[in-house]
Amino acid sequence: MPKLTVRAIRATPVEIPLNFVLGTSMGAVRAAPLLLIDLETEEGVTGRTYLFCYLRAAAPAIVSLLGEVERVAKGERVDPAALWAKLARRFTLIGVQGIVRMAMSGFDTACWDALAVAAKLPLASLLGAEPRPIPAYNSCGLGLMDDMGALAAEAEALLAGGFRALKLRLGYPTLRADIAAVHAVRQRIGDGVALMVDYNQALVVDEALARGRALDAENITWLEEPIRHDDYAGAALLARALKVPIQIGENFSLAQAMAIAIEQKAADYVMPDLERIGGVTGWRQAADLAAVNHVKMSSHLFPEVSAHLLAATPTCHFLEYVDWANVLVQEPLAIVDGHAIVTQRPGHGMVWNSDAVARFRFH
Ligand code: SMN
Ligand code: MG
Repeated sequence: MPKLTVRAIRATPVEIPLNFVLGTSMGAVRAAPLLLIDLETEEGVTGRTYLFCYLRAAAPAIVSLLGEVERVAKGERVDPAALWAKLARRFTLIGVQGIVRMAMSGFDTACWDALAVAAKLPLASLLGAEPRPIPAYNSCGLGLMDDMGALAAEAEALLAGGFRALKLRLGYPTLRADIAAVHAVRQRIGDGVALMVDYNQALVVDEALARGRALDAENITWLEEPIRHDDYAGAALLARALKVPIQIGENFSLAQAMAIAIEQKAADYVMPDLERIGGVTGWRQAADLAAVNHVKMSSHLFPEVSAHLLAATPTCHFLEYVDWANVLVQEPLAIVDGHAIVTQRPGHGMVWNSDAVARFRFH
């Protein structure tokens, strides 16, 4: 590993209006508040990443926590595992959870990017893999909508770029309405396109059983977060009873949560989220767990970094593609024939477009 020394962390909040409104069962996402992180090293190499803050109000709080991360890490060698351990000790009393964990994950990811940039290697290669095309599904849009014609039209628009897989949000007031949305989309995209569905935790177990049984007949690739994310017993019951594979993972808190979920057979597939699983360091632990347990692993958001991580994940399944960061970077993640292209550029490949950052910045 190259020798680098932590000098400073810069954090810049930006808000990106979404090209496709994401209507989830838990509210509509119209804009993505992102926090751009630049890790400066004494050696002049910069490591980057971004966090998704969910709420604008979370951004200044995470900036403040990154200030604490900087105080702890300043002057230290960029050694992600050692820094994670040091920060985890520092934050034990408040808890490595919520926005503390997000700040640590963002810092960890920026550290890994800096190491790959210094080594002049793509992040995938630094992790021992070869850059390769990763199967992706288009997860922009297909939120809950009143007009099934508009939903079908959006599904068709999202196939541009050669996507062969899409994700539809469900959790309409009734089972009938859920199935009507599935039919509207399926009719328009045809049988050759994979369709995932995501409830964002909307249902109780009995209702999830009823809707899952109806979805069993609909050629669905996976049924995501039908119930409370942390009800592993309920999820295990659904995974046993239903044919459609159960997918969870965007809410796993560090790899420890994923280990418990797998142990309890709470999911057929897993999809950790970079900022909740513990950055690249946490992702690698999760990928090892998925591999020894033969569980297919996908990513949640952060497609630019996740593409590299999935290239190094033995049970790589699908990349979740969103276009949120495209306007912010000099070279957006390319999609060819429905696959994310992991390039040979050093690091994960994101470099900020300073005009765009100035335009979308808040605070
Ligand atoms: C999702 C929900 C909220 C914000 C972004 C993404 C969703 C997903 O659960 O899996 O894409
Ligand atoms: Mg989801």
